[in-house]
Amino acid sequence: MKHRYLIALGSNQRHARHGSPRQVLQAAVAALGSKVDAVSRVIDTAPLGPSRRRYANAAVVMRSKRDPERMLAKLKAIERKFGRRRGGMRWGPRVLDLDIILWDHGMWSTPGLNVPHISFRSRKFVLGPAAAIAPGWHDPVSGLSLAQLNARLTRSLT
Ligand code: A4P
Ligand code: MG
Repeated sequence: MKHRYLIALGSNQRHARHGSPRQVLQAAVAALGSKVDAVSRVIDTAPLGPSRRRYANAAVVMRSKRDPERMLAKLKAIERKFGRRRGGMRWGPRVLDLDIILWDHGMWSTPGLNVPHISFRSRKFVLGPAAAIAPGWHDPVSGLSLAQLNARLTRSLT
């Protein structure tokens, strides 16, 4: 497989069949397929933004032959399979959110897609699980590893 991806998973809404947000993420990892190399624990996090429901968050490292554009299309197809509907409130409750955080070829920017993900460096619910499974992976923008980015965030007082 040509490329390596770090994908962040989030859920704060139950699914009729799969169950709780935690169970949704477990089913989503299975839906990502056999090319998953590492899976973090699922953590329970306070919501960022207007939604009042807590989130389940996790991260995976996986391989794929797809470029980021086609990878995003695959992730969106999985979101749809889990019943995610577009057009709701921004940052509203969602059954499943799959974001591309990093890939192993540096930066990618096309309309509607930025890799690295623009806001991952300030999000504990992304960096905690990500640093647990890929501590030595370097962010091409800041030059810092995920372990360093996570330590910086965890230590900050703000
Ligand atoms: N997009 C651009 N770059 C990327 C990328 N690297 N990966 C575009 C994925 N998508 C990317 O995202 C909106 C559009 O961003 C996509 O159509 C894609 O073209 P979305 O998933 O459709 O919508 P969204 O998730 O509601 O918006 P946004 O701004 O991406 O929200 P975030 O950043 O995903 O944050 N609190 C906790 N505790 N845990 C969470 O997981 N998540 C959010 C949503 C808010 N608060 C949270 C959590
Ligand atoms: Mg998203």
